[in-house]
Amino acid sequence: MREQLEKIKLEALEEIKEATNSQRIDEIRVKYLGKKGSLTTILRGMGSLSPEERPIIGKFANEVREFIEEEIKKALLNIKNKERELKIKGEYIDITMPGKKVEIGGIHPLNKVLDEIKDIFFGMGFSIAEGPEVELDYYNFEALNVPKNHPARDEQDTFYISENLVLRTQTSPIQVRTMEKTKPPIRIIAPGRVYRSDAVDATHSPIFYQIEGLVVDKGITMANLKGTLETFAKRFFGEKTRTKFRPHHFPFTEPSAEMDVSCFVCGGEGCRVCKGSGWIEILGCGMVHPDVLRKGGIDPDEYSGFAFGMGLDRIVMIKYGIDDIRLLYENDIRFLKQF
Ligand code: 2NL
Repeated sequence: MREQLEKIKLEALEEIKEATNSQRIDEIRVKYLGKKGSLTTILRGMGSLSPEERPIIGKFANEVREFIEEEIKKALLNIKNKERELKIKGEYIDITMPGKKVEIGGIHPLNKVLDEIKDIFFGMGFSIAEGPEVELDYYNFEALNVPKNHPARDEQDTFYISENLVLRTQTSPIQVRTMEKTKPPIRIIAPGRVYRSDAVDATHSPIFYQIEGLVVDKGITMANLKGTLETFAKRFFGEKTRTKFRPHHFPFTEPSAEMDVSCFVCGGEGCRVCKGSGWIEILGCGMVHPDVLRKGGIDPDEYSGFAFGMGLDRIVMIKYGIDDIRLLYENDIRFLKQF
């Protein structure tokens, strides 16, 4: 029996040494120390031994058991360490490897110029107003003195969602909504996306951007309009810029005008940018029509105001010398990278 135990001890040691993973160690544990394991079987057979032999063999069997348990413990620790080492090796980061370049996006030229324009008007005490792109026919047309069948609707033919709902053709509806819910003084700019059912070409897009402005208070005159818009022109195009107001007509302002700025490229001499005239048309403006004030809930006998509107796309194209509006909407990275 003693020899049998010696044999088990050596066999177990051999197998433990060869094991390379913890699962194999578990199998060995079961094989020798489990309920049906070889050591357990021997211990069960101790009954057949003489009373003198029994304590000696019993003691030895226990030593063998402790020995095997100890070896298993050591082997497990060893295997765990090796496994951890292997895992760490797999996670090793070579900090000398060249990094991956992170492509940083840029700001679209439309937004770049919009930010500049906003800053100029913020500096004069204006704040931003916004409104829905799907707008009631009432706010887009009726409240601005453009009733159904008015010829101005032809120029601003838009996409109808239903009889009374349109895609806004200008951002003026924002300003009517502002007049309805706020008391003067009002000093806002209303930037946003607008729509017209135009065919696409180098200068037309069915989707484009507008910035309108509205000032309403007691005693507002054409002088306030001129001062504000001249200041804007000088800040945006340069301090040397001169302005010119030409009479015009809009249904929602009276009197109305268009503002030209002296060409920021040639200074007024005439060049390719101003098409030889020395002047560039940049916006429309006027004193808010009394009927429009009234529709906004403001008494025209107490208050007056001025308003203006400009096409953001056009301003961006003038500023950067872009000759095709489609470039602003195609998202061609070769174009966008230049800003
Ligand atoms: C242009 C001309 C203009 C306005 C927009 C306006 C808004 C209200 C009342 C009166 Cl609520 N007027 N807006 C006034 C004059 C001109 O836009 O050529 N835009 C691109």
